[in-house]
Amino acid sequence: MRRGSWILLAVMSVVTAACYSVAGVPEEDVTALERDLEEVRDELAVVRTDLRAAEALLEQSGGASELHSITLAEFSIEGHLEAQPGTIAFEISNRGATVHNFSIEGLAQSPDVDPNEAVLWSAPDVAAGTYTVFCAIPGHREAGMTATLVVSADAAPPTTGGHEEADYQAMSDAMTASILAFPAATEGRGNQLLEPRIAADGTKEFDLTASIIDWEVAPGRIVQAWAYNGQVPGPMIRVEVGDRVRVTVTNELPMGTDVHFHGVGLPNNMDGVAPLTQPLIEPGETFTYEFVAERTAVAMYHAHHHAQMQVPNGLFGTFFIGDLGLPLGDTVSGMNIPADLELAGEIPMVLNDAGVIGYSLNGKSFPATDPYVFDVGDWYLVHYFNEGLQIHPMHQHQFFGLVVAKDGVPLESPYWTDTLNIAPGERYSVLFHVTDPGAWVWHCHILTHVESEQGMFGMVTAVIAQEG
Ligand SMILES: [Cu+2]
Repeated sequence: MRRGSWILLAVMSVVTAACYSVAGVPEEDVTALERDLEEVRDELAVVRTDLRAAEALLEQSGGASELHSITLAEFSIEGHLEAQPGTIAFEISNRGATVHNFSIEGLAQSPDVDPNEAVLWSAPDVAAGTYTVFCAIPGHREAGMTATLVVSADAAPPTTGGHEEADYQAMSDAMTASILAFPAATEGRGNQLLEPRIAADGTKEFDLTASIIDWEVAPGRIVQAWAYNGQVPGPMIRVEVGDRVRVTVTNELPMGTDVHFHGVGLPNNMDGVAPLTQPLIEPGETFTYEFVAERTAVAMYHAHHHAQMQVPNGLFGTFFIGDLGLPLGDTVSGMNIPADLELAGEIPMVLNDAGVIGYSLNGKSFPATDPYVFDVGDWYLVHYFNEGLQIHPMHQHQFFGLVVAKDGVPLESPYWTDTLNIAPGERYSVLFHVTDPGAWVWHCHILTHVESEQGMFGMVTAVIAQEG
């Protein structure tokens, strides 16, 4: 006997026992028993439904060859997306880093699938037709997790074992095409310097407005980003040590927000943590942050209220106080840093990996990331800011980088590295020397953050080094 039938038998005997015990007891007890009985009947109905679904799935997957393999990841749905009409059995694997699910529009939705997990799920009685399938986790459909399921009597069955034959040639072609698309133009650019208004007393005043905007993360991939002043990352703010700073935040979002200046020394009532240090800035309201910039900082500002959603969706920006001291004239591990070094570029690089923006550098996903063009012999300084939810080991090909500061504090002992792990909330400042000509890629070394079966994407850019 099947396990399901044993469960059914067990439930039946509970129901039978409940019926017998009614005879010869007071009326209120009978009422209570009737209520219990009703609950048991409801549970029984659920068990029967589950059993029917399980039996349908068993019938469908009796030959494993009829399981339709679906692979979910950030942000794609791939797999055998044609099926015969009727009950369709799916094996849904999540190869991404966050929870996903598989919905057939207007029909049915699978349970949520955790990263690196797989579930068996069936959609009953699917008629012939063309269906949109998508991930129903908020923001994921808009980020690209959508595909088309074709149900027809002519559909080819899935291949043996439920796994698609990999089309290696198509994978190679997709990778080549995606790399050759770099650099790709997109609408919108983040990190634009915000010039202050200077008040009569010398205070540097900045206005930030938070709202939801259309943001082109990659060519044609437009998401509903949560942004300051219509850009992701928000505008870059630079002040000097000793400056009095006033930042007026207007909330045009559909929910409350606040702003925390992460890495800046602040009075407690300016720390931006509603409701502890200030009231929440409700939609339509304004709040003014005011403080004196007391020490140099390589900092960032971001929402603190529902940061798990507001920040990855785009509410972050960079905030600099003063200039970072560099170890000019020093020799580190036998390599000399010229005393007269002049920076050919200073690059803020904000890392993100979640929300509607997803894997990105400065709000853009490869091939829409900015390339950086230098001459051989140049030095450039990058400030990494991790505003995402995961660690990212950033790797610059060919050039060693001298880590000169951690979280804006200059290191007593700078060190050379070609791969640097950056955890959420951390900032690292790294000085690079352009030693050789060519196009040198620069990327996160968690390989699924930069490549998928569709090619290169996400946290990749390049330094283009020209002969000086
Ligand atoms: Cu990464």
